[in-house]
Amino acid sequence: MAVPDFKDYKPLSLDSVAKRLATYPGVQERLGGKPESWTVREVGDGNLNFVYIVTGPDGSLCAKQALPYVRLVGESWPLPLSRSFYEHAALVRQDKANGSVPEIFNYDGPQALIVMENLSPHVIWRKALINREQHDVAAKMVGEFAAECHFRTSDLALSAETKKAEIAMFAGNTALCKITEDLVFTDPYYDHPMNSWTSPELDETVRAVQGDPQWKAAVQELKFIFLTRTEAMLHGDLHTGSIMVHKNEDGTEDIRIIDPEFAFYGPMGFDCGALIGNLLLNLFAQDGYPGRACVYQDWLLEQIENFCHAYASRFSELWRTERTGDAYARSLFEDQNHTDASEIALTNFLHRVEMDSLGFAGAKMTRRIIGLAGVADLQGIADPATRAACERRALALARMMVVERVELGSLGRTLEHAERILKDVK
Ligand code: SR1
Ligand code: MG
Repeated sequence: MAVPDFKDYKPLSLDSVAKRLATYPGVQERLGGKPESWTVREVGDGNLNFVYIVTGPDGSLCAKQALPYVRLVGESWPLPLSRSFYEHAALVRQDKANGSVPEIFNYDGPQALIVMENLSPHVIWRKALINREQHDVAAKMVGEFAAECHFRTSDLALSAETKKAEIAMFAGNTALCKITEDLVFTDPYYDHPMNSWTSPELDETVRAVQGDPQWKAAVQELKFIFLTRTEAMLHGDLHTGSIMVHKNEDGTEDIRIIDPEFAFYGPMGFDCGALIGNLLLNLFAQDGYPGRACVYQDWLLEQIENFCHAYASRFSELWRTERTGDAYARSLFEDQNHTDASEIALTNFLHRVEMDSLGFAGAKMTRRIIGLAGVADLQGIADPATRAACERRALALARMMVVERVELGSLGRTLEHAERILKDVK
């Protein structure tokens, strides 16, 4: 598969969506009625694209089209349409590796358009977390999703030849990687014009972050890992806004992972860190909202543990049962009756992913407080002084996670510090 030619690309509008979609196989049958009778809503609340929900008498679907620029900023920030190609390629691989992604109905490469299942009545997990709703299996499901996608696209499962071809396939998603390289690892650490924070309340803290030599050095170490370690195909933007949740009437939950346009080959800990960091941001933001936060905060701490536990245990199962790749070959371990050595290697492997995850989580938290594109969890706190207080606490933990991650040594110890920071202010 190669990146399509976009010479005939036409951005959709509310008026043109139905007519265009009607030309794709299966769409008319799925929605029923005539295209003129379909309703079309634009629902995209992400930073990059337009997303339409199209509803007919018999059903609905979701159409996501990339724009040649960043939606959040406008036409002054061009962004290649090829991100839709990488998103589709990632969705196909994630579906094969795990399955908890929306079903794809049509992919129109030259129009940078993916027509997929409308996840309804699902909500974005970030919104549910802000509203203190509990979806008890989401963290576990996302942990398993990440473990399965990482393991099955890595050298642990693939031959070196196939894995190198996969790296080559995603290597062109450079513009999206560059967004992360700049917005996560670079811009927040100096006076960049696109930075944005709660000012003036947080000004002094931001000056302290930007003037902290250890913080700067440690973040560049993480950036180097991000740039160079092609361990597995990552989702690339696995925050709580990329997860949709729904609780059925019988209490079971349907959890789906969406929006992998930032997919590339990178370090496994980057995805894990994205989720941990965003759950921690929600944890610290909770004190900014009315009502007692502590019961929900306890639940959130449990979810972070659940995510990491699910990741490690699913990864371990796959290590023991699906290790067919060229790395840590069974021929050298189990086939030599060296299962003990295989278990040591697994423990070391997971420990390194855990340490990377802590660092990346801290970097992700910092960028959402100081850089472009903040999160609704914190931005929804109306009083700037209260918001800044929550942000200061989040940054205190973020610094530990970035600078002292090896000394911290585990997620458990990190969460103890999070609890201490929360208690110090109560
Ligand atoms: C300009 S894009 C800003 C952010 O939105 C996405 O969700 C990514 O996290 C990106 O860094
Ligand atoms: Mg997104």
